Amino acid sequence: MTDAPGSADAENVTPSGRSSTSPLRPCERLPGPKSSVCSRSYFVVVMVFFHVYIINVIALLFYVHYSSGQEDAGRGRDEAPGGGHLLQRPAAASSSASSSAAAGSRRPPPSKPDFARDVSLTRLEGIRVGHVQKVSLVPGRAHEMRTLSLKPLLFEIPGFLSDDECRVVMQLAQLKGLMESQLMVQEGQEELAKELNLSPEEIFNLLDINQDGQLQLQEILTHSRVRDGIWLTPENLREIYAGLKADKDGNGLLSLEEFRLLSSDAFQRFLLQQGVKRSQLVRNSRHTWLYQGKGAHQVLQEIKERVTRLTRMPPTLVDLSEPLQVVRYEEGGHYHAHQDSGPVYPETACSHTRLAANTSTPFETSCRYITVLFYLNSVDGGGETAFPVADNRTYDEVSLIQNDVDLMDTRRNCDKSNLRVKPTKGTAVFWYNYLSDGKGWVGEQDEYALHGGCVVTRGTKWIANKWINIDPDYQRQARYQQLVSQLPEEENDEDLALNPDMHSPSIHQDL
Ligand SMILES: [Ca+2]
Ligand SMILES: [Ca+2]
Repeated sequence: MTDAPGSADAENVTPSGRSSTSPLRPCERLPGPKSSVCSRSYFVVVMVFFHVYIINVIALLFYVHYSSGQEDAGRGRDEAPGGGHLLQRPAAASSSASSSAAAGSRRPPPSKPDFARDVSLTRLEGIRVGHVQKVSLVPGRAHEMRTLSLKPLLFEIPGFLSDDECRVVMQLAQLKGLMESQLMVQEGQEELAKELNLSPEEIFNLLDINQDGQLQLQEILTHSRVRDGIWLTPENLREIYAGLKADKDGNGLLSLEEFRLLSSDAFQRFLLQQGVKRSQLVRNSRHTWLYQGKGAHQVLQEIKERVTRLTRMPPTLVDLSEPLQVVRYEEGGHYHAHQDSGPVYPETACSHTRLAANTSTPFETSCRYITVLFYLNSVDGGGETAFPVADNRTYDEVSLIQNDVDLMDTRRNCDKSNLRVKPTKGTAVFWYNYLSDGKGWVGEQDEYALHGGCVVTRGTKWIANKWINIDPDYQRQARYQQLVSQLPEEENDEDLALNPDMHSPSIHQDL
C-alpha cells in the first residue's frame, strides 16, 4: 500500500460510482498548490485501486458461488445414508422452489405416488383464557366450552358425559378388568442403552444439558423422567450418591470420571435393592382399553361421535385412533407430569402408522395430536389434573426442577402448577399436544402440554382418555389409511384396532 489517504478515498469513491470527478478532491486536502501532476498521478493510483476493488468483488462472487455449490453437494453426501426422509425437512423448511426441486431430485424414487394434501385439520380457536363458546354436541342441547389456557390450547366442557354414561364406562372397564399401569420392577433401561450402543462419554454428554462438564442433580432427575421407572427425588439422589459413593469429591456434582465408574442402571438397581413402594413409581394407577368401533356398546360409540363433533376432526382419523383408555386411581394414586406424546423427528415412527412406515427405527412415539380427558366421577380429595407450565412465558426443561422443587412431582408440588383442573363427574377437558404446521396439518410438539395427575388424597378417581392419533408425516398417515381401507372389513375392525398394550410394550409409556 502506498499511502493511506489514497486507499481511504479509493474506498469512498468506488461504491458511490463517482470515479470521474471524485479522484481530484483528495488533492485539495494536500498541502501546497494544486498541480496537474498531482491530479494525474492521483487519478492513476485511484484507478488502480478501483480495478483491484472490482476484481476482488468479482473474485468474491465466484468464491461464494463456488463454495455454496460445494456445501450443497456435501450436504447431499452426508444425508444420503440416513434415508430419503431426512431430506424432507430441509426441503419443507425452504421456501425456495429451486432448493425444493433439488431436494426432491435427491430423494429416492417413491414406490407409490405422493398423496395429494386434500385434508386440512380444523384447530379450534381459544381466543383468550376464560373465553366461553357454545358447542353443539348432542341434539337439543348446547354445551359450554371454556378456554383454560392457550399454551397448550386447552378447553373444558362441563356435562360432556351424562351420569349414566359415566356409570356405563366404569362398569364396562370393571367387566373387562384393569391392569397395573406400571409394573414394579423395571427392566429394559440397560437394554435401550445397549441397543443404541452409546459409550459412557456419549451418555454423559447427553445428560449434561448445560454442557459444563458436570452433572447437576436436576440434569439427572430430568433424564430419569423420560421413561417409566422409579421416580427420583433430589433426596433419593443424594442417598444414592452416598450409598454408591458416587460423588467422590463430595461437591454434589458428578464429573465424567465419577460417572464412568457407575453402570447405566446403577441408580434404579440401588433403589430396587432398598425396596420400592408404589408411591415411588412414575404412575400409580390401573387401566384398561375399551373399543369403540362397530359392535361396541352404544355409549362408547356415542362418545366417539361426540368427540369427533367436539374436535371437528375427520371421522376416519378418530376411527383409526387408540381405543378409549379408562384409568382408576385409588387413594394415594398419582401420575407424575408427562407428555402424552413425544417430539417427532424424521427418524421417529408413530406407533399407529408403523405398518406404513416401512422402517426399522428404534424411536417410536404415540403421535397423539389431541387428548380428550373425561372425569367419570367427582373425587373426594385431590386428583386434580395439573399443567405445571401452562401459559408460562417460556419453557425450559431444566428449570422445571429448581431449589429442590420439582414441578413435575405431582405428589408434592401440584399446588405450584400454573393450572389445575378439579375432577368433576361428566366434565371433559381437551388439549392439543402438537402445534399446527401452519398448513392445516400437525406441527411440532407443544411442550407446554406437560401434565400429570395429582395424588388422590381421599376416595377413588376414575377418568377416561380418548386420544386422536395423527402422523405429522402426512404421506405416512395417508399410506396407512389406504392400507387399512384395502383390508377386508372384519380384519379392519378387529386386527387393526389399536391395542396399545399388545401392539408394543413401549407405547403406553406416554413419553
Ligand atoms: Ca451440567
Ligand atoms: Ca463430584
